[in-house]
Amino acid sequence: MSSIDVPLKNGGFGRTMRKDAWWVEPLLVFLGYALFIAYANYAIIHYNCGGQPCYEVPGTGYLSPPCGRPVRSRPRWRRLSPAGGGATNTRHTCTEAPTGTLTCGLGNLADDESRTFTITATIARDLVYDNGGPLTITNQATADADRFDRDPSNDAKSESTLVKAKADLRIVSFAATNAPLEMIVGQPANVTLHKVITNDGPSAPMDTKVARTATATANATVSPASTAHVESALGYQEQRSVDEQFQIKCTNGGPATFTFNNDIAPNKADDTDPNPANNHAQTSFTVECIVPVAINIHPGSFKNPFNLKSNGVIPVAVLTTRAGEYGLPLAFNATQIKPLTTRFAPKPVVTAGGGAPEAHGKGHIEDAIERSDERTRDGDLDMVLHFETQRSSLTPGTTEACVRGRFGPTNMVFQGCDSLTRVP
Ligand SMILES: [Ca+2]
Ligand SMILES: [Ca+2]
Ligand SMILES: [Ca+2]
Ligand SMILES: [Ca+2]
Repeated sequence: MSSIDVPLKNGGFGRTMRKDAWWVEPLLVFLGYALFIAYANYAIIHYNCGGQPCYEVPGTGYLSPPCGRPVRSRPRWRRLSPAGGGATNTRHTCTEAPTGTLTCGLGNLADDESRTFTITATIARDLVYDNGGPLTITNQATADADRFDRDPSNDAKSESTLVKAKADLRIVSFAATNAPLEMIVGQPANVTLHKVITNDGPSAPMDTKVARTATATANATVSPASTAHVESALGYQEQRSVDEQFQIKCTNGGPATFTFNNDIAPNKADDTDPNPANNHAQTSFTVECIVPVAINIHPGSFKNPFNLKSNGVIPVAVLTTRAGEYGLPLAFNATQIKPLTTRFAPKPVVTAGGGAPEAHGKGHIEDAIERSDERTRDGDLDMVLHFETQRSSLTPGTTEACVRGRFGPTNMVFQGCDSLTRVP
C-alpha cells in the first residue's frame, strides 16, 4: 500500500485554508445568545424601579423572562363616606375591615385580563331623612397586587352618587267610622273618616303629605272641601291611623251622597314614591235627607191628650209652611203627602220604620188649625191624618210622637213631631 505525506503549515489562530466567510454564521449565533442573557439578567441586577423591586427591563414594558410570573391582584374597595351601612359582595371572598372597607381577593389576573364584579352597598333607610335631604356618598375602589405594578397611578377610582329618599307610601284603608243613615235637613252632623297609611320603604321614615277633598250631591254640603296636612316621619311599615273630621249637612230632601278622596305623597320635593297607584283612596256613603215639617196633634188643643185604652184615632194635621215658619229650613206643601206612606208613633219607632198607618187610607186636605195658637187657620191647605191609638206604640211615659212619610214626585221623606199628654 502506498501513501503520500502532506505537510501542514502553521497558519495562526482562526486561520484556515477556507477562502469563504465561514465565520459569519457562528458569530450571529453567539451574538444572539449574548443578547438574550443580557436581557434576562439586566432587570434582576438593576431591580430598582421607582423605589420598588421589579423585574422590568427599563423602558421596555417587558419583564425578565425567569421572573415573568402572572400578577396576583387584590383589589380593595373602600367606601369613604358616609357611615350608615354595611357592604356585601356576591361572588368573591371579601372581608370587611374596618367597617365600610371591603377587601376582596380576585385570584390571579393574567396579563391584560380584566374582571368585573359588583359590590352592593347597603344604605340605612334613614340616611337621607336624618341628613335632612339628599346627600352624596363617595365610593372609592383601589386595586393592588403582590407583584410589581408598573403604573400605580391608575389603581384607584372614585364614584360619587347622589342619594335621594324613595319610599312606597300606601293607603292601607280608608272608611267613614260613624256615617249616619239619615239626617234632618238643616241639622249638621260630624263624621270621622278613618284612614291607615304606611310606608313600604325602602327609605324611612318619610314626611308624608295627606291631601283630602270631599264633595256632596246637590242637596247637601260637606266641609272642609279641601285640606292637607303633613304626617311627620312615617316609619317603615308603620300602621299609622289618621282620623279626619268632616261636617256634613243636608240642604234638601232625598238621598245625599258624600264622597271623600285622599291622596298621600312624599312631602319633600326631593323624595319620591315609585308606586303612586296605591296613594289614592276614595270612600263614600249615602244619607237619607229628611225634610222637617210642622205637625199639630189634636188641632185646637194645646194639651194633645191620648188615652191608652182608647179604641179611637188621634187626629194629626201636617201643616203647609213657608221656609222659616216654625223654624223650618224649607217650605213644605202638605197636600203632596202620600197618605199611604205615613206612620205615626214615638220617634224611635218611626225611625225604625214602624208606627200606625193612616186609619182610613187617605188624607184630608183642608185648612187646618195652626199649632201656634190652636185657633188660627192661615188660609193654605194642609193635610189631616188619623192614626189608631192602639197601633201607635204609645206607652204611659210617651210625651212626643212623630209622623213620617213620603211626598212629592221624588218620594222625599218628611218628618214632624209634636207633644202628647196621657189622660186620664
Ligand atoms: Ca305608593
Ligand atoms: Ca195641638
Ligand atoms: Ca200654612
Ligand atoms: Ca193652613
